[in-house]
Amino acid sequence: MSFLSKRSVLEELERAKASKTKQWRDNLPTWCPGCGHFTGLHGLYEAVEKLKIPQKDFVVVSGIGCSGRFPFFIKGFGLHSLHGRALPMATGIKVANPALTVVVVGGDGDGVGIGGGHFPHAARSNFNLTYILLDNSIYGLTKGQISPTSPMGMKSGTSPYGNIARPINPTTLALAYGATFVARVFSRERDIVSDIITKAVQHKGFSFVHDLSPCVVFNKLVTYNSWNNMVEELPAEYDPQDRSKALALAESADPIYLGLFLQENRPSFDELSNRIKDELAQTA
Ligand SMILES: Cc1ncc(C[n+]2csc(CCOP(=O)(O)OP(=O)(O)O)c2C)c(N)n1
Ligand code: SF4
Repeated sequence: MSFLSKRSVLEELERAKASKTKQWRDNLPTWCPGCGHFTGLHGLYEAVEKLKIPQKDFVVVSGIGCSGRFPFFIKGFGLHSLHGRALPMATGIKVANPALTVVVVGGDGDGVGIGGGHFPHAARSNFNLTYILLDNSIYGLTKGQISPTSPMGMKSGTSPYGNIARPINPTTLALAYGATFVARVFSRERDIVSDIITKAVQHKGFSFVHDLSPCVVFNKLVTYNSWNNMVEELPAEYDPQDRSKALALAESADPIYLGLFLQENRPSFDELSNRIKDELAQTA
């Protein structure tokens, strides 16, 4: 069943027809009106359009979840993979063909729940790909169970007396795991989301974008309004080059900082493996 009302379908179609990114639009998104995931998708449309990435060289890989529907809505190649397995699929694609631009998209359940074991290895290996984690602090597709980023005390079908486990902070994880580009954005701010996703796709190495992306249907605690009251841009003088300072700011729960926490130049996995191939070829 689609949650899109007739009116919002028509509005979305009009917007798509008028958009400068229309050549990137594929099937009409089936998300509920107001879902935060629309902003991430719009950001990716704008990024690939701005960077003039040829569709034949573009791949989007997702796991399972509402967020996992991404590949159906954007042109280029797409792989709607298995729950929690988008990162290993994407790293395999990148190793097989390093010339491709590979973007991975998934939810908080997908990325730091079932798929949490893959995140450190993709980040520390500095694979040259972009990972957008759409965090709504709930399992959206399966209708509202708590996720690893749900706050303590949150009630749901699987936590009727309130969540008793401490939430995971995906931004601090990415920093601790060694990602070379780490940013946090909020789906209320379309232009900033587009700008950060564009920079993330341009970055050479593993880029991570943590998008606070509300589920307007099943999460009644973590919402646009609740996040709106907590978020704040990183201080103007902040320089995104120091991992320990980035970690301290990313850890803050009040305010929740938004912006680019870290960007570092470190040879990516494909650069290092090419160097080895070249050295081997010279000694052969
Ligand atoms: C191996 C496996 N376990 C469980 C599921 C059921 N399942 C599908 S999506 C999902 C969670 C989705 O939540 P999230 O990743 O946060 O994405 P969202 O839907 O909120 O965008 C679960 C548990 C599955 N498809 N496969
Ligand atoms: S994440 Fe929530 S609001 Fe978004 S499509 Fe899924 S159920 Fe709907």
